[in-house]
Amino acid sequence: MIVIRGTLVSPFTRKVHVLCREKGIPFQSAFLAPMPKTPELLAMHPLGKIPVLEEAGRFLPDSSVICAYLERLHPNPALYPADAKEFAQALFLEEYSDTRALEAFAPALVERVIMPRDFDRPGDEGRVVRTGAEIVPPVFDWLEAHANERGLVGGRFSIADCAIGAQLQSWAFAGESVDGRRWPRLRGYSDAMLSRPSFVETAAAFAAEEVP
Ligand SMILES: N[C@@H](CCC(=O)N[C@@H](CS)C(=O)NCC(=O)O)C(=O)O
Repeated sequence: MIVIRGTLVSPFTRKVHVLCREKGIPFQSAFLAPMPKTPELLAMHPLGKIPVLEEAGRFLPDSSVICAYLERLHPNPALYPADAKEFAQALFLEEYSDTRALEAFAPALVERVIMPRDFDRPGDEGRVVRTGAEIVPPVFDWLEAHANERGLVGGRFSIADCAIGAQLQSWAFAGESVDGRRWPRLRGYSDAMLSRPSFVETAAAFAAEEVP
């Protein structure tokens, strides 16, 4: 059976968990922290990041690579659109998620969840407030234009939703929500995604995760 190495506080690790659950791929989960950059970690992932997929003693790094690989191995249900334009849209939404959405939501996750949980230290609430006021709203504006409760691309659940949903889940883990008066379509989208069994089960696994 494959093993997904990482920590569920990471939206990249959760993206892979959600994809596996949506596809019905059996997997095991093993805790792996991206710090410190031990020789063991660097042997699995040359950039020293998480997640890493372990399969029959071999290691595959990077959530985007892992998801594309698993799609090839388990093509049904397809989570990458067959249409070329929709395929490109889905890949860009995944890229937007992994860069800009991460930049928007990671501060709240770091300061409110990771600092107290993993470092036993209070977070910097001022940083959360600043990013919430400056970086988050333009991301919500952009996502509002694409939001569709059935799926961001072509109204079907895809890799774009695994990725963006995992970022919105970080925002929820930090105790935040999308203001439905200002971003009604995105609020509906976020509620729909985070209540899918794949996200609910991933949130439960996060809550149960033991940090060594
Ligand atoms: N593009 C990578 C990003 C992975 C990533 O940045 N993971 C974070 C955890 S959320 C990490 O390992 N950070 C440690 C570091 O950058 O040194 C992916 O999709 O897997």
